[in-house]
Amino acid sequence: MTPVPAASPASPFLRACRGEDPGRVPVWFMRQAGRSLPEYRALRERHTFAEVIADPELAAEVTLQPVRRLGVDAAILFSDIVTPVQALVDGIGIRPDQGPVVASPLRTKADLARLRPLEPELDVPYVLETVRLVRSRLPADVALIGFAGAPFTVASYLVEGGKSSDHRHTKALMYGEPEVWDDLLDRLAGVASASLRSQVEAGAQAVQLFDSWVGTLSEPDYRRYVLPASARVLEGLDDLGVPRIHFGVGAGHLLSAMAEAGAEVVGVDWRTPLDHARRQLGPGVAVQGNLDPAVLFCPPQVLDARVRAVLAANGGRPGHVFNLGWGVLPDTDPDALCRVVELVHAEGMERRHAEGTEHGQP
Ligand code: 1CP
Repeated sequence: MTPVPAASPASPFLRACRGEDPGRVPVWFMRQAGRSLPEYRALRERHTFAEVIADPELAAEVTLQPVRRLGVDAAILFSDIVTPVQALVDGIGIRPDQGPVVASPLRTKADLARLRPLEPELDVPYVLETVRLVRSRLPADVALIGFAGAPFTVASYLVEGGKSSDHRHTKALMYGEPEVWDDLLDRLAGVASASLRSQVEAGAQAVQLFDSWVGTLSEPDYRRYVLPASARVLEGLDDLGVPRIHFGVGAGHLLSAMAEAGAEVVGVDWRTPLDHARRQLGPGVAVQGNLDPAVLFCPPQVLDARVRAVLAANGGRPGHVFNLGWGVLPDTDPDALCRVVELVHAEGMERRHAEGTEHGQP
C-alpha cells in the first residue's frame, strides 16, 4: 500500500475551510480536471472515460494535471458521482456529453433490492488506490478533496434513467410513494457515507457532497424529503475531523437548510452573491464560490473585474474558498483559469489586509 503523507496544517485550503486565517485566499475549480485541459484531451484519445476512472495510474495522473498547470490549492479526485452505484447496479453507463445513463431505472419498491450496501475496498478498490497515489504525489500544502453525489442527485439519475430537466419521475416517486423514496435515499446515504469514509481513510483531507440538481425543490420539500439523508451522510463523518463542503446548483433558497445538514463549508453558485449567502448561512460557516463559469470566456479585463467582485462580496472574511459557481465549461481556455488563480492569490490577500479586521468573523 502507498504511504499517505500527513496533511499539512499549513494548507491554505484546509485553513480557510475551518474559518482560520489561510494566509492567502485558496482557489480550486469544480471540474478542473477534464476537457478544458489539452493534456486531459490527449489522454482521453487513448482511453475511454470508464478506463480512466478504473485505472488508478490514469485517474491519479488526470487528478494531478490541473494542480501542475493551474497552481490550484486543492486537487479533486477524478471519478464520478455515479461510480459507487455503478459497482452495485447493472446497466449504468456514463456518456461523456450526456452524463450518467441507467438502462432500467429504479422506480418501485422491488427495484430497491438492486441497491445493496457499498463495500468500498471490494466494490471500488481502484478509487481508493487513486486516492493513495494522488496523496503520495501531491505537494504537502495542496489538499486532496474526496467527493460523493448527494442522495437526491444520485437518486434523480437512478429514477429518471439519465439527466432530466423537470425530474418528473423523481418527484412522482418522492411525493407519491414517500416510504419507497425514504428507503431509496436511506440506501444512497449509506453508499455516499461509506464511499466518503473510505476516501478519507485512504488520504482525502476534505470532502465535497455534490447535490447538483437539488435546486429543483422548494425549501419545505427539501427539508422533508432530502435534508435528513444528506445530514446522515455528513454527520457520519463527524469523527474523522475533515472539512465537509456541501454544494448545490440553483440552491440559493436552500442555503440555510443545507448548512444545517452539518457542513463546515457551503458551496454557492453564481446566482447568489457571497454576502447574501453569508447572511443566510450565519456565523461559523465558510463559503466556497462563486465566479460564473461563463465569465472565463470574457476579455481579460472583464474577467479580472468579475474576480474582484467575488472577492469584494466576501469582504475579506477568512472562511472563503474561491471557486467557480459550478464546473469549468469544456472549452474554457486554461490560461484564463491560470489568470484567475494568480489574481485571487495576489489580491485576495491584499483585500484581507485592507478589510479583514474591520469585518472580523462572518
Ligand atoms: O471525458 C469527459 O470529458 C467526460 C465528462 C466528465 C468528466 C470530466 C464526466 C461525465 N464526469 C467527469 C468527472 C467528474 N464528475 C468529476 C471529476 C473531477 C473534477 O471536478 O475535476 C466530478 C467531481 C464529477 C461530478 C459529477 N458528475 C457531478 C457533480 C458536479 C456537477 O458538475 O454538477 C455530476 C452531476 C456528474 C454527472 C456527469 N458526469 C459526466 C457528465 C457529463 C455529467 C452530467 C453533468 C451535467 O450534465 O452537467
